[in-house]
Amino acid sequence: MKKILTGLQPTGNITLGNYIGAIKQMKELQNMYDSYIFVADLHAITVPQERENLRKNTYNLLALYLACGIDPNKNTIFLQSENIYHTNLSWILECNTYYGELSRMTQFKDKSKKNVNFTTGLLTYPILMASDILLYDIDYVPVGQDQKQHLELTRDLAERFNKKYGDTFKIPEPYISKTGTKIMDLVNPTIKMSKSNENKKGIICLLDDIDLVRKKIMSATTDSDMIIKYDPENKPGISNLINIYSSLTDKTIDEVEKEFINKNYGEFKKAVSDVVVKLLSQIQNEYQKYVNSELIDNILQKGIEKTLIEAKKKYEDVKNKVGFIR
Ligand code: ATP
Ligand code: LTN
Repeated sequence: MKKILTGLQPTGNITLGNYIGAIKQMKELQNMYDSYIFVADLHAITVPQERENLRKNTYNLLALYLACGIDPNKNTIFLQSENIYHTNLSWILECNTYYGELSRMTQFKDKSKKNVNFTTGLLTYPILMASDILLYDIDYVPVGQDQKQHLELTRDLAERFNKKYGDTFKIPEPYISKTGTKIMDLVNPTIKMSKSNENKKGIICLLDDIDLVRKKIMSATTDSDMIIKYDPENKPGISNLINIYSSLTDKTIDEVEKEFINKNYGEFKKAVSDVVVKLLSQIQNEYQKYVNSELIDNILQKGIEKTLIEAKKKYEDVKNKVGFIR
């Protein structure tokens, strides 16, 4: 059976962008693939984190995975920081990665601009992501468009290692859905909807109050054309709402344009709010069942036991090929 894997960082409240880019895809694919989903807590500390916040966000993210329909019987769910082989492999891969490859990563360039005292972890972050994937012979990695560059690096590192030391790693493919590849900020639709965006009016969090969600969508930035047409360049706000509607209803962009051909922006925004609110209400109901439940620790225990065995096997193979004697 082919394998898929993805991870999200516990850096704050999960957004609709995270849901559409990663979680929704995992939910759909879990029935067809051997699925792995983890909390990328080691990645989270590449930018400063308060201890209590990190703990809280980690538990919340796990509860949200379950609330969104990630089934613990169909997925291996685990914590990245608990599996030592991720960082061990990362070091070996670091010694096979060029500084120039890392310093040109878009995410690094963006995030390092935000703080002059950025850490080395922010630079080496994509190598740890490569380890997360390469340890498990993963076929497909469901992520949003923003992670495509990191996946290309993962493929390059795997190919380089295989060429130098012999066939070791499977070359993974990104799995990026056609619709909703990148959900944009509602206030400023030219930037990505990100958990860490400062203006919270532009982001929809899965746990946001439902009335607030309606308000955010109804006041999303649009244009003065009054035509519901997909044109990300000239109509970024409307195109973003079309993307959201299309991915949550599984309709094509064409179908959405046709559905709203003689409708005004107010009617369209109301329809978008309705589908978002319906989804969020379901998730929030489920979330209450899982947050603070013992189930989470049991799931993590199962996940770590399984992934330690698998990751160790791959790591031992790598160590041997590199020339470590025991
Ligand atoms: P941060 O603000 O801490 O950088 P983030 O909101 O950008 O976080 P990540 O934890 O880095 O989110 O990403 C988790 C997953 O969600 C990744 O697969 C990423 O590609 C996807 N994702 C994040 N933002 C979006 C978005 N706006 N549209 C589609 N997918 C997204
Ligand atoms: N870098 C990703 C999170 C992440 C990930 C991974 C995703 C870490 N390791 C492995 C897929 C596969 C992010 O911030 N979105």
